[in-house]
Amino acid sequence: MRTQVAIIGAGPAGLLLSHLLHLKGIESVVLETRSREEIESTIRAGVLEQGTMDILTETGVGERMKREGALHHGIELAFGGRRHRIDLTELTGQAITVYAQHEVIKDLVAARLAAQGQLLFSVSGTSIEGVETDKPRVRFMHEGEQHTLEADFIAGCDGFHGVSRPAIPDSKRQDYQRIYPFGWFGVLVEAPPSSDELIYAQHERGFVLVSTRSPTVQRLYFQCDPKDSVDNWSDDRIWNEFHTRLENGDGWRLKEGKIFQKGIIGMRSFVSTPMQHGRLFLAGDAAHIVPPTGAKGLNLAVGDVKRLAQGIDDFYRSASEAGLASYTEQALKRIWRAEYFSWWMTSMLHTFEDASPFQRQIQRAELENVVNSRALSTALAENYVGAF
Ligand code: RFL
Ligand code: PHB
Repeated sequence: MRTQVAIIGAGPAGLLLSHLLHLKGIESVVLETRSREEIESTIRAGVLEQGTMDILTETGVGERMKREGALHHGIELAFGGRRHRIDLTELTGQAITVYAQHEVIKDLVAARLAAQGQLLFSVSGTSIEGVETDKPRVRFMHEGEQHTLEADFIAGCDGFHGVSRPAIPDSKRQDYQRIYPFGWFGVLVEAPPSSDELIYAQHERGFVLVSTRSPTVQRLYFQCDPKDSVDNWSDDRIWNEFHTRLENGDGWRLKEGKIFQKGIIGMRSFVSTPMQHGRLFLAGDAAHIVPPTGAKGLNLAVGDVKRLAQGIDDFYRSASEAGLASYTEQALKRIWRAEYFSWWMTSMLHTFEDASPFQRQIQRAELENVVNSRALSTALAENYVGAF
């Protein structure tokens, strides 16, 4: 088998890259370990920045997002028994859309298949060879047979646990990492949204996020011990925790409903550099992870592949390797800003068990500063909508 760009991973990064390359007349093959059903039903991100909405719309895969996604013009920060609105649109002129990641995946898969794109699901044993030559290869098993896919480039879009990042020798890589001492307990609930906008709530018992998925489904998270098990949490215990952390006697009440999905996720900040080794390029979670508090992961993946597609297009169109050579440096500018913002939101809103009384007061003062200063509210809003 031969193609121009071998793409490992059919997450948002891999599928969007394949779609962008196709629009530029460049062939690719996408290899994915999971089945189509699995990738189209895994619950993950929900917030799309304006730039992400724009690229999906401009490239013809944004129609359903426009119809079914919910445009949000603000978010709320809750602490000390009060809620404070950050007016994203007034402060930045931009907005965000709440539209589930797996819906983006469905739209991209449909677009690739409609264009006879090659997506191979349920592959196994993926390995990468020859990235230091101009004939890199991916070996993999598909439907019981061993295959070798030869390409001009390999795009490693296989997430944090994939094979692409480890294919860059340790001696050539530098990793930066912070693991947080807490996780998020996430639930999906059959109930209409409790709030028109997302609520990021700080409470001494821990952080809570109130998000939505659709007019009939709420997405809620609360800070938990990352080693806890969902089996320890009955629905009653979950609702008690949410009510205690969110309600303050002003009459507003979180809407309950049937909890139909529960899960615990760990939280880390991570960046691996460089994002290129020979003909192998990393994009999305394969190269970097942010804690979900800033809602940046999917949006960063989109930013990476937009840049990578442009670099690959320059290579074929004008034999210029300049775009590809500067991929890491250019991508990292945006990535580190998002790493900073995600770390900042996480630090400001979560309860750190080992924080001293002094640190707790400073954390509260920081929140007061953010909601009472137009300059700081604007900085938060600019970062949240991705206006940088
Ligand atoms: P993905 O989505 O992990 O996709 C990688 C794909 O590669 C496949 N794969 C392989 N395929 C072939 N061979 C191999 N050896 C392979 N190894 C792995 C995997 O099966 C998978 O299909 O990475 P990608 O494309 O870089 O996309 C990144 C985003 O998925 C991620 O950053 C976001 O989900 C993060 N995130 C959020 N991001 C936002 O922008 N806004 C949000 O509101 C938001 N909320 C979240 C989130 C992530 C969460 N979790 C579960 C970590 C909320 C949560 C709870
Ligand atoms: C979500 O809806 O899943 C979501 C929203 C905002 C975040 C993280 C997750 O910051």
